Amino acid sequence: MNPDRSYPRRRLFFRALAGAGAVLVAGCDKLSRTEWFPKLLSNTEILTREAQRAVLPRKSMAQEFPESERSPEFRSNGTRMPNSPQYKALAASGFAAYRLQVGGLLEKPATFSLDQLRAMPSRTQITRHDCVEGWSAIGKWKGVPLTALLETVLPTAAARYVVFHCADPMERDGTSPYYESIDMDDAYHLQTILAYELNDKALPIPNGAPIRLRVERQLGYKHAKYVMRIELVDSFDKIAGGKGGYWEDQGYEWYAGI
Ligand SMILES: Nc1nc2c(c(=O)[nH]1)N[C@H]1C(S)=C(S)[C@@H](COP(=O)(O)O)O[C@H]1N2
Ligand SMILES: [Mo]
Repeated sequence: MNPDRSYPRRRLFFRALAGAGAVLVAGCDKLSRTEWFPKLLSNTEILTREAQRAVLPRKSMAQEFPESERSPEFRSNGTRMPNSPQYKALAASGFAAYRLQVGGLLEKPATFSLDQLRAMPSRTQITRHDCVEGWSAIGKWKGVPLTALLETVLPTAAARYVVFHCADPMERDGTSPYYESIDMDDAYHLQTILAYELNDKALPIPNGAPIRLRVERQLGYKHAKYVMRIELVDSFDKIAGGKGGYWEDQGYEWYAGI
């Protein structure tokens, strides 16, 4: 399947569904008092996953801001330079040899160079990043919508989560890398992008070069930096500590909604 051809058509389809969903949601209060509302809900269960998502509140968008509200500087947090020979070699060559690997429960495993990612559809968004440590910053991000990438690799029906494996070995034991995961609702959300630019410049190393996740309705630690490999899974039980993320393995919430 040629992604360039299928992408706009499916996007229109999603948009039509989202419109129908908005009407349903707007009518919820009234509908829930009628007898046929439960029947309506069970009918939606036989529709596609996309249609279900459209009627759920999690379809909502995170706030976007005008240029004038951008923070003068976007600070970095956590790892600022991954301490691995492989990453250092990649960085030294300006990430020319970088290949994003995408595998797991999908029909067409693939790798993508930075040029290939930049040639795909893009989205730019100015959003606020909130870290649990008590700071926020507004930045402008440009990247590939995760939807566009997934439409070229074709997740199977069994895929329930997208796992992001990062380049930085963490202090805990010096070997286990940072990782994160999101569900398919967030994976197909319009504002979920693999960002390669921050504030109109190539993504700086402290902020996750060459690629970092933006998943705008969740807290900062979900936004995996230094993404090397993406894996579609039906469970994260067997990955690292089994809780779906580096901080989750240490007790943080998996769904960190803002
Ligand atoms: N690979 C990786 N991703 C990461 C982290 C990290 O240490 N390593 N820190 C997380 C946390 S807690 C925050 S707040 C953001 C910080 O992003 P920034 O450095 O661009 O501000 O990245 C998140 N993603
Ligand atoms: Mo954070």
